[in-house]
Amino acid sequence: MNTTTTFHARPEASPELKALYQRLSAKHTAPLWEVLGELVTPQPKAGCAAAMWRYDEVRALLMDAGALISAQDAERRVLALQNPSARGLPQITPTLFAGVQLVMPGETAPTHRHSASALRFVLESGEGAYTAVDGERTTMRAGDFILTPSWTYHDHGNPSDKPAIWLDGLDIPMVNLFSASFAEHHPDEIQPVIRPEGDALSRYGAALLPVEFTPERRSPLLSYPYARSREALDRLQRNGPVDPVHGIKMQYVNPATGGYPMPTIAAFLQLLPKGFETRAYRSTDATVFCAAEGRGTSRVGDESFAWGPRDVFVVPSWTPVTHSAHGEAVLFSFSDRPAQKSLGLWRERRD
Ligand code: GTQ
Ligand code: FE2
Repeated sequence: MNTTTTFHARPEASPELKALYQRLSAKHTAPLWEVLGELVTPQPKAGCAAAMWRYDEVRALLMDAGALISAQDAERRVLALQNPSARGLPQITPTLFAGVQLVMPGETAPTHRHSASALRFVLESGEGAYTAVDGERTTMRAGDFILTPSWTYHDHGNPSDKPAIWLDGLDIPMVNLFSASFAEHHPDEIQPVIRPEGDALSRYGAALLPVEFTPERRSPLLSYPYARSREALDRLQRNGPVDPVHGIKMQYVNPATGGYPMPTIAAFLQLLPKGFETRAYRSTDATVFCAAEGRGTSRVGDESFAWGPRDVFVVPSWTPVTHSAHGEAVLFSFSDRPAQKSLGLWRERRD
């Protein structure tokens, strides 16, 4: 038995054993020794395939959808990015949903809330497109990273004259694995605005928080504007060392705790200097990447993806990845790392 590929080899089944299996099945029982090798593996099974979605193709399809169904009728006009190995299930990895959402000029998407947490990474928007969370409207600008925490009311609107398009990331498959999904509509289709925009962001500039604030609470920051994040990456490139496996990689945090912005999803922004090629890296958290700027090529296991701005690709669990940037490039990414870490499961390897 080769222990690097199999933890348990299936024993030979005699005719008597096979007869027993019939009787077991009739009583809703099964012999573990027949499936143990697939169930308990020495290394993670990938669980999904490496894949890429070209933005120009997804955008064209989304625009076709835009001509046929309104954001209101669809509730959310989203093209789910279905992992090719998931056979029709709307999931990009076994634990994460990703989709590309369109709100056309003049449209609104109705107010609702759900157990699933969501993130947005803005791909295109005219001036004034917004997402509202708990009575605060956040303007969506290209490159912004925006949170919709679990069970917060949210609606979207686009009073501008250009389509608003963004990448959605949600923990829907995880929530459903736990059979813990709830969802409901707000009585108002468009929720009333009760807080000024960027309140938390401006307080963080002054390092002040409301007296009733406790850091166990969800992230007070709902929007992480691209301009600020990009500036931080530039500063680090000027001053700091470049990590051989990551380039210059930062994670978005809840500024009140320094922890993850959501309980289940981590998100990252990473700068690859011009011509930089990363060393191989793997981790147990399957990761969704979206190019924010520039062009490059990523090797994901045996696959190779040449990406440009707004293209999305996915790296399955424990699959070695290397990125090479043609010019200077910036990659946004997200994964279920906080969930794995809180369960004591997360591992990484710098090859
Ligand atoms: O924008 O509220 O892609 O509820 C999937 C479910 C987006 C949203 C998605 C959602 C939303
Ligand atoms: Fe939603």
